[in-house]
Amino acid sequence: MGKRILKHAILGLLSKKDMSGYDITGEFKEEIGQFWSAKHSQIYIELKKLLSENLISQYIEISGEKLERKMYSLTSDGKNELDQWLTVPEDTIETEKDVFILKLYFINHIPKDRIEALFSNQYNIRSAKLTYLREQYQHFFGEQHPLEIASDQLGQYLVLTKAISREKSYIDWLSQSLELIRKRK
Ligand code: FER
Repeated sequence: MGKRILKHAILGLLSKKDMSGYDITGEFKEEIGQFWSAKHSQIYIELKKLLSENLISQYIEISGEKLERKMYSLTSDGKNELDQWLTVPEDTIETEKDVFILKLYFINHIPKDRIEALFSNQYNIRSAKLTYLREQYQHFFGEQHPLEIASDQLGQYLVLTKAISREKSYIDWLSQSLELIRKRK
């Protein structure tokens, strides 16, 4: 990974609190995994690198009789590295990988009813995602006015509202396209 994005995602997580490798993997399965994925194996490789670069440190936490967990925390070098990454502007737009769009590019010879079926399927799963995102929004922000969002929730608010707006626009395009395909001879 040329830009070592995972490295910075891990630094970001550790800036919130100390975590074990297991905790970090859990974060990638849950919330952060909704918009950035990483495998268990990649995470452990990255943790080793971060340790050797002195961007994180390690300690053993003893919880209960013989439960020992290896915990990681951000060092001050790590915090500087994170802040530097967070504030440097992106100079390119990452290509979004969307298999559905890739299929469309090659789809001209497929019969119309099959294309329609692909679109309705995409419509259904995207609508379910939008419903889920709206529930998340409701859960975290309820009826709060955007100007009243706490500063430690601003990032999540921005990511979530971006996702909602993206899915709405995707769904609009899907239904327009479905209508177009149906109307064509
Ligand atoms: C969340 C659940 C889902 C969230 C973001 C997402 C930031 C999804 C983001 C995306 O699809 O880009 O709680 O909080």
